[in-house]
Amino acid sequence: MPRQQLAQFHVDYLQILDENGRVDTTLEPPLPEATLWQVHRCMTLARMLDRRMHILQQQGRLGTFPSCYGQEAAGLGCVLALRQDDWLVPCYRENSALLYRGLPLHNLLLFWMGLEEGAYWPRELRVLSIPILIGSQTLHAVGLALASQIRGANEVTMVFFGDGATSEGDFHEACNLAGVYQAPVVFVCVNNQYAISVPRSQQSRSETLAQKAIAYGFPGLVVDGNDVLACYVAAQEAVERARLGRGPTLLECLTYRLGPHTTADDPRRYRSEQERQQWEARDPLKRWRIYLEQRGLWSEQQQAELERELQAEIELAVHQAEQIAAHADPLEMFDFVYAELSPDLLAQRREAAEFLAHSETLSASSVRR
Ligand SMILES: Cc1ncc(C[n+]2csc(CCOP(=O)(O)OP(=O)(O)O)c2C)c(N)n1
Repeated sequence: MPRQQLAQFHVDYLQILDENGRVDTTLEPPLPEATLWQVHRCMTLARMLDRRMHILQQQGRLGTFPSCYGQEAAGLGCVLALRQDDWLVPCYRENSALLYRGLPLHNLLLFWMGLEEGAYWPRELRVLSIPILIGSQTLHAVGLALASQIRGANEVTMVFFGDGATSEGDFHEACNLAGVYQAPVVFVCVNNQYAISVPRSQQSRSETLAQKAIAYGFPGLVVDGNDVLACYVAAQEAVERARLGRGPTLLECLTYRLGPHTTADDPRRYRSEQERQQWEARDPLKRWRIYLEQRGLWSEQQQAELERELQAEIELAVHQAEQIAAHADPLEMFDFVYAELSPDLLAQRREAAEFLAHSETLSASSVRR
């Protein structure tokens, strides 16, 4: 018997706005001008916030945090396709998307200050808190999507994770479950080319990460993750599929982390400056600015006004967060996960209490001096 081909697959790539700001007008979505400006505002805010957070971290006023620099388009472009009653499950580099969704800036700051207060975000936003365990949120997202399906609610869940997360068992279990039950979920892999120091080439032998979806019985698409328009169009298709009961989609958004993994990382130790510069030329903010300018929606003066306004917004949020932090008890981080703490967590709580008491004594004596 000759062998027969049982299945054949393909993976598409989508780009609409290229790195020089040229648009494929046959694919350009009809977004209202107010939305185009709002996208610009949120991406600019996310970038300015990154710089401010870096300074706060260096001054000891914020904990270690991951930079979003260079990745501002992917999350925001995809989230544009959601309705307010849909669910958003972010990873830790989706600041632009969270701000677009309406998350107050000081909530984000409180999270990275490591305070319990930072874990409570306005419920009506339908945004889950930031996960630190790589890939774990994909399972929560499928759970949310299945709950919507069971309740007969016409909601979609969108979940974000990195290229490194696709090597985690959680991701594969989530995809399998979502595929079997046709869960109304959109998986968005933000492929920024590195998982800390591990390059994409060592993460998986697969030609694309999007094609992993095919094994679980749903489509995967590669998108230019620095192109807001392409991310939006791809996400809109995926959200519609999910809403119509046709199941999940996996989007792989190709982008690059222009900054370090976190404030505790030095990327010069594992990647070349030349590579970074190549990606800097594809900066999502630069091309969005050119796009707006071509449409008569951007000028130097408007930009200067916007940056002044955003700077004031950031300073106010820093002030609000620090006021809340002044009355917060960092030990509360131990108090609301389990009814009774396990012996190892009890020991950690004691150690943290001693550390805090010690640092308070130190700062009191330095004030006296
Ligand atoms: C389960 C788990 N294993 C390891 C880590 C340590 N860790 C933190 S970030 C990271 C890399 C994640 O890479 P990727 O998923 O590509 O996301 P990126 O940070 O590049 O956005 C790792 C391994 C973790 N947080 N959780």
